[in-house]
Amino acid sequence: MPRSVDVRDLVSRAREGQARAVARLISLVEDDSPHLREVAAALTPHTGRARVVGLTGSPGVGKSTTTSALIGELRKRGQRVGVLAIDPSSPFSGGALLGDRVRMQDHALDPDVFIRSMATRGHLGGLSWATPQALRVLDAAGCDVVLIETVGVGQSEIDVVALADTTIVLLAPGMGDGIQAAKAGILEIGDVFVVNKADRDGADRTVRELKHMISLGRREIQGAMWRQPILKTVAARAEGIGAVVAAIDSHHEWMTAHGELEQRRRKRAESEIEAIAVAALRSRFGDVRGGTALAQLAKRVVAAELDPFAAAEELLASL
Ligand SMILES: Nc1nc2c(ncn2[C@@H]2O[C@H](COP(=O)(O)OP(=O)(O)OP(=O)(O)O)[C@@H](O)[C@H]2O)c(=O)[nH]1
Ligand SMILES: [Mg+2]
Repeated sequence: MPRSVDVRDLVSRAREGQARAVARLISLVEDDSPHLREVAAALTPHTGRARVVGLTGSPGVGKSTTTSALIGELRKRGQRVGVLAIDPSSPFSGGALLGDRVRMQDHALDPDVFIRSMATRGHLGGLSWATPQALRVLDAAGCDVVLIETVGVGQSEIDVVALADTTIVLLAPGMGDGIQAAKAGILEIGDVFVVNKADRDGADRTVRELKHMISLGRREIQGAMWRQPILKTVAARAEGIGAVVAAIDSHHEWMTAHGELEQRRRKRAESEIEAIAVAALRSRFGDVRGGTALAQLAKRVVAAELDPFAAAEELLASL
């Protein structure tokens, strides 16, 4: 028996910024609770305000350190900040990952900072399903900015980028990142590039390489174009972080002026709806597998009474 939940009360307490209510709501959406529908309906009228900023880059490049420094900068401006640390390889959810907890501990006691890590391995529909719902919780809880950090590389990273208004791609000198970035198609997804660990040798070279590659890509694009800035930071000392926040602001203004923000958010809603619909279909399909309909159809296909396409059509119709 699931614990009884007063969704309206939870949502109103989350809107007041009560951390426990925020955490509880995220757990509800993440665990695919029976209250999920009610939660989503109660949250939606209070969403649409938060700016969503994605941070991505190779392992160890400094994403968590940069996130922590960004929190500090945004807090100076009096903004409320949410953080989602996504780990596609981990089955553990809940608090923050150990490393993140260490790096973000300066903010752990701040009532206007919500930090949450999410595991996506084994989730039905993976990242694309649970993360937007957690985002809605933080948005409704009055976060001015939600920072999404991905751990690792691959498709999940691209999925996260699809959620963000602004995507920051981090690189570091001497990691062979420049070339790697081009290969991974990361040049196209970055709205702002940050060369972190600028206290190390080779930062200027990484900047130059990046500039060169971006300029090559640009020649093929027509029409209004956002010029992706390349910034240098030493996140460990919070150096250059003000410029990163300023770049996020400029990008936001540019997108608003060019209708790009609306377009990105519409695309985001499209994938969200699609993910929910596909999950629902899968679950109904699961029911079919458990039932006798599929077995009956298979029997007829084996008996050469029915071709498999017609059988699949019949199955789909029964969903
Ligand atoms: N020298 C130097 N080290 C840094 C800087 N920023 C972060 N680091 C260090 O780099 C290491 C990795 O930093 P994280 O912030 O955990 O990197 P990450 O990208 O979040 O790593 P994953 O989440 O494991 O992919 C830590 O030891 C940091 O202290 C920097 O500007 N300069
Ligand atoms: Mg990290």
